[in-house]
Amino acid sequence: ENHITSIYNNTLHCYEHYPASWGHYDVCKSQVYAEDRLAWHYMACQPEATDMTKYLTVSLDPPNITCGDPPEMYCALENPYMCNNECDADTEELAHPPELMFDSEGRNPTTFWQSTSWKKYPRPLQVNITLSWNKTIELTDDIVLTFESGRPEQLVLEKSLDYGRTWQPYQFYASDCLDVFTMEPKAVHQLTPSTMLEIICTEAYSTGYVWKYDKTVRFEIKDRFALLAGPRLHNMASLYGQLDTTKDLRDFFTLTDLRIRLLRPATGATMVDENNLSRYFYAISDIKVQGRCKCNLHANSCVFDKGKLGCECEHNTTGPDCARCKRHYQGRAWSMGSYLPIPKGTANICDGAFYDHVHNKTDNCSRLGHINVVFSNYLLILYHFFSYLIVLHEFNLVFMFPGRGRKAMRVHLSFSLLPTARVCDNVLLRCQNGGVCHHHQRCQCLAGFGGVLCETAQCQGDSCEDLQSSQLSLRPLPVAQTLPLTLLSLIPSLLATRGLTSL
Ligand SMILES: [Ca+2]
Repeated sequence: ENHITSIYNNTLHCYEHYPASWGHYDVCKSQVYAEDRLAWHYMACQPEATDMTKYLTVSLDPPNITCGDPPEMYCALENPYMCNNECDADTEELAHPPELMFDSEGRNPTTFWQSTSWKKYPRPLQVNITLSWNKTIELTDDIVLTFESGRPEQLVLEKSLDYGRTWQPYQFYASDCLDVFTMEPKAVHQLTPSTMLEIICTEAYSTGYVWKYDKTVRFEIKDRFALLAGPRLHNMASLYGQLDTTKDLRDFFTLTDLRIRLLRPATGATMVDENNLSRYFYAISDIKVQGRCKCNLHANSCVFDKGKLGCECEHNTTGPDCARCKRHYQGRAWSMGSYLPIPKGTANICDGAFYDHVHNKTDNCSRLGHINVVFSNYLLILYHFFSYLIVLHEFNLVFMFPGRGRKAMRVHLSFSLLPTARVCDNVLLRCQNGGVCHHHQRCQCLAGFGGVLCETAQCQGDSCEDLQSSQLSLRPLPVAQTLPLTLLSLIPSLLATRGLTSL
């Protein structure tokens, strides 16, 4: 009867299909019109879920546990006389290195990692396989291990939240939970919303010869999600609400490392055959880990650069997980974004502090004090007039001198080759930091921002008065012509060069 239940449970996975992408939150900010002006609207955002095995490093303990050094012959578990499986680390076709657990499957025959056999029986044959991301990630789908050999009789899946310093069990797997781990066997579908974070021991993936029909061992993430969001994850609001408010729940699905502790290989539900120990070994053909970088809802992309994952932080946050406010943006305490209200969430951006700093610390302007040379515009116009093509260009140089102590000076040089130039455009959204374009001639900046395109944060307060007074404001230029915008992109580099030479 155990058999039947187990097979039934496993097939159930095939029938329950969840929406492939159950998260929105793919945009961190957008520009909107509010009270007749353009402004940034910020939203909670997170990277898309993806195959995380592309970004991990794998290590084995003991390190020399992979088969093939020296070469070895293996026999089939179900038939001790069928011994045609050879492992030789020096021959590519016969080697089974750990990378073969993460290559793309679907090929025949499968590629797999394989351990040495249980030659030292009765000493246990144990292997730790550690997968490290060197970055906190969040699981979004089941972890699936596919075995090429029989599934192990004893296995523990563990995780670390601190880069491998401490470990906690995720799930225990045994053919006899009570005997091996002194735990009552349990299945995920027996859990309830209030016990959904319970660490269980399951017998569903270890029993005897069942491996012939299913070679996988799962850690059921989506079944746990379903405890809060309903069987087809139709009520994500409920899950998101819980994730927002319950740190334990968030942490449960978060990790930096995974460890698969193989404790006892499949023996085929018989006594161990001491005369033919080459029947007993571990072999894994595939490991699936779906997830996303944890960016605390402050980034919608995560990049893999120089072997390391890092969030591309928005909302004035910084750090690998966007877990702190950027310098000058520490006006209020950092806080993670919120999934609620659905569907856009709340960004909880870091803001404000920069200007307060300037008020409070007189020497803060010197922080701006490196020389900024801003070619703020290579703005052009194409003007059709009796088949003439007239190209205009406006060009600015902004110098900012640190000014020892308190004085800062800023010189704004600007000129245009022809009196009509188009500075900004609401279609191309050239005004930055919430600035609004007026008649294509100037950006009206939000308080605290300056520059032609509102691209620079400005000092305010006593210490900065010099800076502001010495700044020559740009004279509004005559009304520009309406242009075919598509042509705009053709010439900027050319004109930028011209502008420089003219100066
Ligand atoms: Ca493989």
